[in-house]
Amino acid sequence: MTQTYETLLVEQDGGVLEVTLNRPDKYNALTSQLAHEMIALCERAEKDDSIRAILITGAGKGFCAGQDLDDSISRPDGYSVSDHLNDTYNPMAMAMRNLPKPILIAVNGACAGAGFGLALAGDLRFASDKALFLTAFIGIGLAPDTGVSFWLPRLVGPARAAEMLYTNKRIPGAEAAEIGLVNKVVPHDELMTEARAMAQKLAANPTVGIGLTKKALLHSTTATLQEQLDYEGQLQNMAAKTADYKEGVAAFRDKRKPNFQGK
Ligand code: LHQ
Repeated sequence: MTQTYETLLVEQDGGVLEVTLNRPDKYNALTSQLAHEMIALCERAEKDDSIRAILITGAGKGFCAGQDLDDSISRPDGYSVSDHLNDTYNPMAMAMRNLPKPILIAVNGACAGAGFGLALAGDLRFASDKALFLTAFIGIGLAPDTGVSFWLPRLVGPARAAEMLYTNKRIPGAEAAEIGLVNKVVPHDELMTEARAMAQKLAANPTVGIGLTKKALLHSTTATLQEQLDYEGQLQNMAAKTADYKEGVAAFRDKRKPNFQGK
């Protein structure tokens, strides 16, 4: 399926769809158009069986500086900031979290505001040693959005999250790895090599099983233990019906490497 994008560069390599946020002059700051293109990309990735993992990075020096502050969202008809969020970054963050395929974020530079929310909407994060994380909202007098107040305390704990949100503390890549904000920090020039290798590894794993795991992790954020146990059972029924489950068990018995097809 061919789709054209104006704010994203998109290339497929085997099972990996590599997506580059492409507004480098503005550190890839977000616009409504970029959010809608990301939503369309997630819809495409969900339907296309050949796509088994997504890798997202930023063009140029920045990863994503959040809302494009030159792009006015005010309109004469009373359109509010929450209307803007409900039309753009909220469905983008939900589309990424609900996509039943793994999303790896490769943070190459500054990652701020709603762009931080975009990074947190991914499943795994690698950071370059030149990456810089800042919530940015309080820097311009705003409260958090795009899911940052949901994911940040869960990743780094409530005290660190409060400090980052109240003071706009800047967290470099190495510290981001220490506090659990990212999975790994790598030298800047090696970021994409490492991220591509990880994305290919994810793409070679049982895609349906990963999608079900992603659902389980999201469900666990609001469930009781009993609810989670019940939900795990439902998901396991689905996982146990996949060809990749059969292949995984057969490969174990044959003492060989499994060849998962993502089905
Ligand atoms: C930018 C931006 C940017 C435009 C850098 N926009 N051009 C939701 C709903 C409604 C309203 C508002 O917000 C939201 C959610 C949010 O996302 S709020 C948070 C918005 N983002 C920010 O406040 C971050 C603003 N940017 C920064 O603090 C810095 O640029 C960072 C720390 C990201 C990077 O600093 P530096 O490495 O020193 O780079 P720089 O400041 O020189 O920026 C490079 C260029 O990118 C520069 O353009 P220029 O033409 O002067 O070279 C900036 O103007 C442009 N840029 N962020 N958000």
